[in-house]
Amino acid sequence: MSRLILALDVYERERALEIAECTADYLWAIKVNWPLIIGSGLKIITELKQVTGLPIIADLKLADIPNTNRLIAKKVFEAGADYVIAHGFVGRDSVKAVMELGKTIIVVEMSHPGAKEFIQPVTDKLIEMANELGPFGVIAPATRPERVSYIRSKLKPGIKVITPGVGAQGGTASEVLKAGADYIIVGRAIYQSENPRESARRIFEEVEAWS
Ligand code: BMP
Repeated sequence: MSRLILALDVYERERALEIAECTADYLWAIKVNWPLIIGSGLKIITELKQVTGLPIIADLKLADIPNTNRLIAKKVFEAGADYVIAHGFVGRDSVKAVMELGKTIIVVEMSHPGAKEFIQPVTDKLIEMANELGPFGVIAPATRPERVSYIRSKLKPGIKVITPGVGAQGGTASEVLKAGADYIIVGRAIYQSENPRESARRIFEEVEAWS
């Protein structure tokens, strides 16, 4: 089974479906974020599932009070999302509201430089929360493999480590897999390339070499 997740951050429905179809052979799942939901509507989740048969991760980074998190997550799971990404820093009650409805991924550290300002100082607390709640997985930064190793070492076995930041943000698949990532997330390096299928295939091969 592939360990590659496509971050399908385009606006247009047709383009999204085209890229998803031509890369599906090399993917484990497709991650849908706000740009695609704003551009194409929530029904794109249902369509992507129908066209590819792959799991869909709704990357909404929910960060609200429990009731609002619940209201949003309910509609997104009903649309067919298999996983929803939620922020942990808003507290256990908000995360639990999502977990009660379906499989959840908690952000414990982000991949951009600014993550060092506020998220990284509380990563240990977010790992503690993940260990207590037992979500499907956590988000950790492919741009900092040493942090992925650290997060993996503190996390209970069985909780998946999912890492964005490979490609456009400078992370490499082999480094982050070596550090202990279970899945890598790649967006621009695939959907902005001239041949998305070929780019997905190349990254898939790199991942396979480490599996
Ligand atoms: P790209 O490979 O084009 O940089 O895309 C990365 C994807 O992962 C984007 O959808 C982004 O919102 C998401 N992401 C991230 O880059 N860093 C994080 O810490 C968490 C994310 O969800």
